[in-house]
Amino acid sequence: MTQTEIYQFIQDNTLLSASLWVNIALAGFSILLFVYMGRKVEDPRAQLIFVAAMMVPLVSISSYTGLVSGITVGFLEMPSGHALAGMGAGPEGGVFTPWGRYLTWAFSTPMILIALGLLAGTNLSKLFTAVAADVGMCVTGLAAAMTTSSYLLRWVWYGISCAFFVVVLYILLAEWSRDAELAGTAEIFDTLKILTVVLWLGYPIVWGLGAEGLALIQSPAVTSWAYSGMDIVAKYLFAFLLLRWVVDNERTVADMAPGLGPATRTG
Ligand code: RET
Repeated sequence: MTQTEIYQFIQDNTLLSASLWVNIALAGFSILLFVYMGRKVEDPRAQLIFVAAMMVPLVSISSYTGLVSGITVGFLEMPSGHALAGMGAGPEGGVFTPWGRYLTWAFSTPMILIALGLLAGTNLSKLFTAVAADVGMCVTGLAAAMTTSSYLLRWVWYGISCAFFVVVLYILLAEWSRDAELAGTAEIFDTLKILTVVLWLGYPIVWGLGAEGLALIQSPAVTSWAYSGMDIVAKYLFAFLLLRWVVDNERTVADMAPGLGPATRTG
């Protein structure tokens, strides 16, 4: 299929294209709002949290523009064993694969983790581990979506991606929760941690149930709305809550230990 045909397919499916345009609009609005909210922030750590959080809608607007343009979407023929196997590689039978989503998660989700880690008062070792595992999760998730040679290997990639995800969850739930208590940011960190963990768990579930996985949900529009809906909360609402707190509590952030601290035990 040509890019124009894919673009046309998305345009003709109002529900599908709305799921993408809504995010372009909200990301644009968030960028303007966050720039305005951060105009008086002076503490370097608070500024860094702002930059990281602001990158989230910036990556998102680029990601969604790629999807509506049809440049980061394909219709892939599934390997035998898959519920939709052997039905061709176009919209008549191939599986709608918005691979640009998975690719751009590798840029947006590390920003979320950097902002969260800085808020928790992480050291460099933990931040590096969380970001590296997160990028691993996204790239192997992309591999799962792109594998057309073997059904088994799609799920092997999925399993590898989940293993990386467990590392991210461990750092969020165990390490940074403890760090945030010591840093005096536990209250806001816990709210954002729960929001993040609950929503992030939704992504592998949607992937597993959607057309690319078990194909229990086959509509591209429904799957796309599921991701788009989670994105709205996990990205824009998340960043808004975080940045509003940082503006109101700049002193607390400024009083945290400088830098990323030595990579030593903290308790
Ligand atoms: C995949 C499939 C393979 C297994 C796992 C996944 C996890 C994805 C996650 C994505 C989070 C995305 C966010 C985007 C906002 O910008 C790749 C779906 C574990 C957790 C928060």
